[in-house]
Amino acid sequence: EAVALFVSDVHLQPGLPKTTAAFLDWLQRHARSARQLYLLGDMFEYWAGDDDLFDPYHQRIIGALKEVSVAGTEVFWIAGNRDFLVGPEFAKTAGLSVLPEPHLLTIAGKRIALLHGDAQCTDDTAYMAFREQVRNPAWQQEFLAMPLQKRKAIINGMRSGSKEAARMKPAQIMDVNPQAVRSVFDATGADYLIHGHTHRPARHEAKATGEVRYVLPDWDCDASPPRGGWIAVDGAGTVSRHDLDGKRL
Ligand code: OKV
Ligand code: MN
Repeated sequence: EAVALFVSDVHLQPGLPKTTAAFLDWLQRHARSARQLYLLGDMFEYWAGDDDLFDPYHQRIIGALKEVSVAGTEVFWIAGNRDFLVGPEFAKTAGLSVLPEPHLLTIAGKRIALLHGDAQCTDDTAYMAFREQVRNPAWQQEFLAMPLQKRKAIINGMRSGSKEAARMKPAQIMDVNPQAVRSVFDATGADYLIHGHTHRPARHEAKATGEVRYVLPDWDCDASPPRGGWIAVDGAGTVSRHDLDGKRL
């Protein structure tokens, strides 16, 4: 059985009912029997602040996460570029711990570095500047001081604006930068790196060093064919990638 499970980029939102159901089902069927669950960012389409905790849709998700931790699975959260405003109220209510990235974890002597992945997309310089701005605590304090409805309107404005911008960007700059990945392996001494964000699920092995980078898929079960999946690490430190049906890739 899995010691640790990893998932990211589910982009939970009321407008994706099949994706929501698939994720809640996955929590019941798989996460509860693992020792640890790592949520590696962009679990929500967006998070506007912890005062949105009481939204009925959010209550459903938070309740399901809480059940996993009550069942005995330790749950950890690394912020993505859409849900970085998750704060201590969310963490407490959902029964999880927020981790800074990169987080280093050791299973059976294998060193595994965890992160969302957006910070390594350094070729997207416009995005990196935006990231620096919105990750600034002073900026966040000012943003969170605005009424919830206004914050949601601002975020929705960014979302409609960025759909245009993304189409103009070459595919290459939307991926991680090789030197940024190199820096993570060097700084952590990790054997494995697990991240999401790029929506390019893969297993990349550096033949020379044996280092392996695993990329999680994004989820969309309202699309056809449905997309999604996760990564598991067993007690021997063996990493496996799984599709939505649980089938090993
Ligand atoms: C998603 C990406 C735009 C890459 C903003 C708080 C803030 C959420 C948000 C706004 C942007 C997601 C939610 C989008 C991905 C981009 C540009 C590049 C590389 C806030 C919470 F800032 F207001 F506090 N966002 N959107 N990009 O338009 O869907 O992934 S998005
Ligand atoms: Mn992301």
